Amino acid sequence: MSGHFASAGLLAIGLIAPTALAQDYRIERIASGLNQPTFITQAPGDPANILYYAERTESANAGFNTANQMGKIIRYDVNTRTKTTVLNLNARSVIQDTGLQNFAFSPDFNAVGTPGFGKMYVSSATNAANAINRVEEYTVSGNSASLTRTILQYNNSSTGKNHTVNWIGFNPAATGPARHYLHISTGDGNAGQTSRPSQNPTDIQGKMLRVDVSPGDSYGADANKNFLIPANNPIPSYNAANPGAPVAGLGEVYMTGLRNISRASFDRNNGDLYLGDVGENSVEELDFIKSGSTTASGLPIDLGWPKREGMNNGWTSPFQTTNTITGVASTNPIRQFGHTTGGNAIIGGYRYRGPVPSLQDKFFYGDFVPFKTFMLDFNRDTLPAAFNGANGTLTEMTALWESLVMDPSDPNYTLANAGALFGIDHISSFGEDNAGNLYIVDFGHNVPELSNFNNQYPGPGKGEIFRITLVPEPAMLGIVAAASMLVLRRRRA
Ligand SMILES: [Ca+2]
Ligand SMILES: [Ca+2]
Ligand SMILES: [Ca+2]
Ligand SMILES: [Ca+2]
Repeated sequence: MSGHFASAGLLAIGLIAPTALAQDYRIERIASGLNQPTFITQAPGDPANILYYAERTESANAGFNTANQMGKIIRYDVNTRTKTTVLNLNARSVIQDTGLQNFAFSPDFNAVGTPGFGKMYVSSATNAANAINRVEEYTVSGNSASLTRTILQYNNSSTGKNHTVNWIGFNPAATGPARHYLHISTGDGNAGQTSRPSQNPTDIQGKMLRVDVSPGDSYGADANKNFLIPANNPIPSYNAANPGAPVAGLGEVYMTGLRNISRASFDRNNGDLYLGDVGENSVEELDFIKSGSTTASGLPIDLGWPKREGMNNGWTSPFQTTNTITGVASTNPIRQFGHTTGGNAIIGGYRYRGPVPSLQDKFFYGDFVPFKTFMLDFNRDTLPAAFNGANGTLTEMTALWESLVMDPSDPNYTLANAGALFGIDHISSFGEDNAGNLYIVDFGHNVPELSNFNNQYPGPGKGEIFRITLVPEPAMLGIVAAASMLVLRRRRA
């Protein structure tokens, strides 16, 4: 009897699939009153209700060009909406692109007795004549985090305070020693520079770095670099005394040709890497590196900047489709989109691996400036030679997602009550929890919203975080039940 019911139910779902998949999620506001939030994630092994998010700034000052105090990392109980500060960096000053950028937890965060136990890695950039970029290792214990070591510290080579260190992350699909390889994206240093160092593997800027944060130090004489160089990095033979073969380069360089990675992510199912690289004059780009990809020479994968901007000519001529220092052919983006009034800034997202059936296997990303969100259906087996900036099938999600926004704990959270700050505004990041749920971090903006970049850096309390939450739609379940009963009745008849 139960067997009959199951097969009848499956048949019924098959018959009504287009309707049933129409709406199986909603966009729940899960946090509010935040100061320029920049990221949210969950520590491996933590309970489902415990998340961590970062706020870029501490103080009430608004504006891109206004000096602030650096922000905090908050432990957040999403059930009770309780905020606990575990790290406060307000002794540091921020302006422009600087600030508390990103953080990542050791895969062994909850593995008692291992070196990774309690370890949290934090990227930040401090306002100075030349911005001070840091990746630091903290140990979280109770309600506070203490500095264990500085993994990396360097100054921007220009006096601009933009294009600093940014996204950092471990590959959740890695095994063995590679579980502890921390990936670090560094901006190209930007303002005032006539040449950008992204192509040069001896310059730490404009790169994706890969460093081993297991105990040890490949740079014993350098107090600003305290990490191991993975033996299988693309330039493993570098050391200061003997710049290595086949090219001189830093052993920690994993990829060249990056401009200013906003956000990147690994696909938790397979280790594929997605990168959102913010453009300069013409386009924003989304890059894809399939897990296990290498170059023919074994040298670092190159993403083109500044010779290329997306599929176009870049910042400097002669325009090349190879890195002229390493000789590596540049990899094209899988998507690009042009600038509109006010400028754009891509925000890389995640390949969805959460519980919502209709979003499975799709990649989601957005743009900070014009409130836009996108869903990309992309075949990960597409060969790099076919990457052309228009791969896959793109669907803009902005209007649909805005229509699905609600706050389960606050029925008064409506467009009428919240006004311009209602819903998803300037997206600064996406996030993912251990169950694969997708989060949207909303930086907020000043009110009224003005069409200038300065105004997009709001005063206190304007930020929100949303979660895409599975909703078994009552109407849909009713239809399935009715259809199942209908099939059963026919069989009985
Ligand atoms: Ca050292
Ligand atoms: Ca590129
Ligand atoms: Ca809004
Ligand atoms: Ca908002």
